Amino acid sequence: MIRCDLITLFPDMVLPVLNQSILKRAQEKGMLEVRVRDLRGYTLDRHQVADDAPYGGGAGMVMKAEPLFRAVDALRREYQDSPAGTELRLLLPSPQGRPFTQRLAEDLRDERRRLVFLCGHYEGVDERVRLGLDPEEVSIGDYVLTGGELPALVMVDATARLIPGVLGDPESAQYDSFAESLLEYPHYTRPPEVRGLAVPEVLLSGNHEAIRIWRRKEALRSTYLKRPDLLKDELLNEEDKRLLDAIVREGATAHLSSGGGGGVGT
Ligand code: 6GU
Repeated sequence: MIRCDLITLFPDMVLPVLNQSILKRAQEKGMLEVRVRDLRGYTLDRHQVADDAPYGGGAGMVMKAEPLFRAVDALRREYQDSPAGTELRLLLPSPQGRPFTQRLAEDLRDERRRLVFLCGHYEGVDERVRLGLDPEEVSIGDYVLTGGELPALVMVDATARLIPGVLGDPESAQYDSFAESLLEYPHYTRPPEVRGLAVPEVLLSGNHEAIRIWRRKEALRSTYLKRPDLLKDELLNEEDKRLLDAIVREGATAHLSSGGGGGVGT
């Protein structure tokens, strides 16, 4: 069970995403709890202002610190008597943060603490949020977004699917991209031919060992062609090295030929 709180000025930006598909089912099954808090509820003034102009001038607005402090205080009070998930792990989505990776998703899943996402918006949050709350700053990539809501959803999604039972097949999270530091092999479903494009024959063969080898080879091929930086020599076994040799010998476009890289074994 993972418990998280999302503190945001825009609850409607995140609720529809949390209430669909796998994240919805994970919550229904009691494997994931996500609470969305409206930051406006923690403002101090009658007009519930959560942002203000920057000291020193300049463009854009800055999120005020006090509402975020009050929201975190409220969470601490609320959870101080609850048996589970009492301690908070504060996360601040920010382009300046440490990169979010599969490894960090695994770390968030293991967490006994509640995950609290402090979603900034506009130009940024008052620096005193960092100084006073010392949240972990996390970035989902080298580009700038309008706020922390989408990154928070990305992190919740990547973490939730690692909870055992959240995905239908307990094996699918373990074996897919990056978990093993390889990209995925290609997937096919019915019918056997679509617009002249056939399913690689080996997948119809019923030969499980041949299928396993084909998938491994195509995962290696995909990684070699698209993300060679992920191919770590020390993670390759003897079979992998043999398959990779064959891929290199076949050349970069062999997988596009009608055989679909269907050669079994090598
Ligand atoms: Cl975590 N937040 C914002 N606002 N922009 C980002 C980001 C986070 N990661 C990449 N760009």
